[in-house]
Amino acid sequence: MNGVIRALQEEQEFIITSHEHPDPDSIGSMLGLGLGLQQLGKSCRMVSADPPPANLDWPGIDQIEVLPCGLGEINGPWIIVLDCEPARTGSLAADIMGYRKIINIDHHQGNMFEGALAYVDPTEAATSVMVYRILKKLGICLSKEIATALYGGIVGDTGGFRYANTTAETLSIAAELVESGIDPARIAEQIFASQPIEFMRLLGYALTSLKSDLDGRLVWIAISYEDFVRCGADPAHTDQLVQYARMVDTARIAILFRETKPGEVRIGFRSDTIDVEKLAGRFGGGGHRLAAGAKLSGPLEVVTEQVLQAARNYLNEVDKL
Ligand SMILES: [Mn+2]
Repeated sequence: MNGVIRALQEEQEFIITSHEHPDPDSIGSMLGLGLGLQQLGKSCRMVSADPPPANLDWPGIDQIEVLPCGLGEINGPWIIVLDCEPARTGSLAADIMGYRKIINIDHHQGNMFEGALAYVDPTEAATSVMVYRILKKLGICLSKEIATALYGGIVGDTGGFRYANTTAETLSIAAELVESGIDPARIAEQIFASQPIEFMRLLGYALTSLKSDLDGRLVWIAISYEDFVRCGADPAHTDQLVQYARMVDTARIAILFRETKPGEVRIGFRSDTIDVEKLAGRFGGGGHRLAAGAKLSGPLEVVTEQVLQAARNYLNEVDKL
């Protein structure tokens, strides 16, 4: 962390980015750090491969430039990659990967990036918590704008303080952020309880198509690209549907299959107790111990059956122990 702090103090020009299909933690950590560095008078661009979730209206969010065609040639500024490895930055990855001046700040378990400067800690609840620590060290004032972003990131990654990563410390950092005068009810509403009607239609379909196996220990939902089109729903920002599979009381492993583009299947794994990061790893994915993901290409039915077979074997192995 110290090397990262020193670079943030000494350097003047930064580009901040995060993973493709940004979630509240990636947006919150970007805005928190970006607005903080701007407070110190530094030049700071915030860029993303894909737009932020539409229902977030956090102060400063308009500063995030959406660059579906990449960054182009970069010369000079440090690039700060938050909440992921540089390879996961979508349209920006090709420009960033070969660049020398990278600062990587992340809480994902599988992050293997050997960046110029890295601050990676899988024990942290959210990248927004790590940014909170950085801003404290830099002596930056937690303005209402910064606090809104960081609080939103923490709320997103802890599922509203419901997941296993919620600790006394997470709550006390959140309490300090609330003291800056932010509106916690509004932030939670935007993240969890505000959806376009097309999403609700898709949810209806997802719930009726929910399936289970192994006496309900394995529960999954599979959504084809056609289903997205039929419901008029945007495949981005639908990864949270996995929560409904996880909600089944007998579920040990919950899986969501989403054909977000024809022939491209994104898979989300969740569990309350079982290491699903290992399972995701078998398919080239990663994430956290209890929440992981992978991306495979192929017809939805084929990918689904292949992953379910591995999940059945894995679950049987684990439950035998
Ligand atoms: Mn995160």
